[in-house]
Amino acid sequence: SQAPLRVPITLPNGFTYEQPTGLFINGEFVASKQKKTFDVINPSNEEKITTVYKAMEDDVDEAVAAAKKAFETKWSIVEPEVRAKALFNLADLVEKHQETLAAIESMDNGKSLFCARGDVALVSKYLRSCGGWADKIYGNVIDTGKNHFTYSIKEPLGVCGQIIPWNFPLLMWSWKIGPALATGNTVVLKPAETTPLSALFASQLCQEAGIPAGVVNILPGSGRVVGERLSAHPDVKKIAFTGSTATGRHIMKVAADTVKKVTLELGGKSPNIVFADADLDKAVKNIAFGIFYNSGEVCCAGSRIYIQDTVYEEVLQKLKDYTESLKVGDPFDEEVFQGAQTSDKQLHKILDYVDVAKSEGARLVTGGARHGSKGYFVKPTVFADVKEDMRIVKEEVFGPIVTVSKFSTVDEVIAMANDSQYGLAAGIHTNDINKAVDVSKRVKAGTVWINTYNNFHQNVPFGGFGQSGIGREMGEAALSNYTQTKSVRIAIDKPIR
Ligand code: TXE
Repeated sequence: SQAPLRVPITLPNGFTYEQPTGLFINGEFVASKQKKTFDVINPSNEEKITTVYKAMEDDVDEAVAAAKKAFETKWSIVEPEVRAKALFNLADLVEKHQETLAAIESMDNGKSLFCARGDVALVSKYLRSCGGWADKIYGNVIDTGKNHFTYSIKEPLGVCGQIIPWNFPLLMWSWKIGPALATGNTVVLKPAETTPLSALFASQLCQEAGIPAGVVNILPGSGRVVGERLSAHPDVKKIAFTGSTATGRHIMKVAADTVKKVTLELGGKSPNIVFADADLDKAVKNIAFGIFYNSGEVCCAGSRIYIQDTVYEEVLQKLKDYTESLKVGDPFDEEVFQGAQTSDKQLHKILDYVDVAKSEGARLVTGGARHGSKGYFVKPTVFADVKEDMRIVKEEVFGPIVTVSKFSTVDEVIAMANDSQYGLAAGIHTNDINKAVDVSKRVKAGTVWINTYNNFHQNVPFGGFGQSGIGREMGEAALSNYTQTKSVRIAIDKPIR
């Protein structure tokens, strides 16, 4: 018996909606050819939410063919203003359904409704911003002398394969499809295994927005099958990936055979520095927000805190008190700041790191255990007095665990901050503008936050130095990931002068 393609779901807040559960190919929800399915689990109560169809290689091939046809016959040849209008409409529709989308995200990922609402707000802002770019993609006129007229144009790439993780399922959907669609590409996107629901729900809004069938295709499925096939497929011209550094490295290798354009947004171990001259109460809120926001499942989480020696114990005490005041639990409780980790696998990875930190001799200040016994909750955790070569300082945990180290001089903290294979973000807390500018120049990171943290804007590029990735998302920078330059030279036989 075949699983349904749509199911009514009652959200934990009592609201009922219809969840598409098929693969979204060529504008329709369909069963996978081999009729394979997988279960989606609610991480807050470990119960099954629903069953979703699971794409396999043959489904990827069909979706890529649909995307190729839509690219050639529709999306790459429409007037740019048509693409702009469709993205504006999509942004409006996301806004219209924002409460449903936020609730789906909380239920599926485990994040607090507070976090999910922030995600959805940025999704509509970003899609609108992409709509604004759609009719402003310019090349150049290049002066090459009087015997030629020379110009360059920016052309789309074609079918883009997009592979996204589970920490910001809907936000990553928008960061991927927004710039691809604005520049005239079509996409086949694979959500993470554990969190396919919001992308499926939001993608059904494409038709109403005026995005033709085949322009956006969504294939829930495994990385090893769908992700591999997308990365290797000869008709896929570009891979955009967000996820672990190990998987990103592997995707680059697979994509090399067909010389795909590759952009990667990978892991991090970002430093968050508190100087003695900072407003310490504000700094404590920022460093706590920097690590515990979204249950610590943030690629740019400020997971290494550095506190200047003269205020070390004072800030540590404030951080302990503030951390213990954060409410953890049911994501649908309006007062909850930190919800569940997204999966059983992540829960155990995080708890294993607690053991690692303890065995390495780090001082447990607060937390360090599971919260409750049902659902994948972890107490916000602070380890102090760490040594820079400990695994807990070097490796990405991707959970609500932070390390705290002491420093005395600017040079010393710069050396500590930059001693990492990663380079996604950095935070600086100081009231000295000269120090802020100096340190922001010397720290190796794609984003530097001064007296704030995890502070995103749709027009500000985001991405990594070092092994944190290749390319930038959001802002004008994101567009260049999805266009290629064509240079045109016209020989002029009889120059007028
Ligand atoms: O990541 P993967 P996982 C980090 C974080 C986390 C760890 C493991 O530290 O604890 O990675 O998480 C798809 N070809 N980040 O195992 O494997 C997969 O299906 C193509 C940081 O979940 O990177 C999913 O859609 N695709 C991060 C996506 O890759 C493949 C966010 C991410 O999964 C694939 C997530 C393959 N062979 C995890 N194998 C961030 N930077 O935000 C898997 N995938």
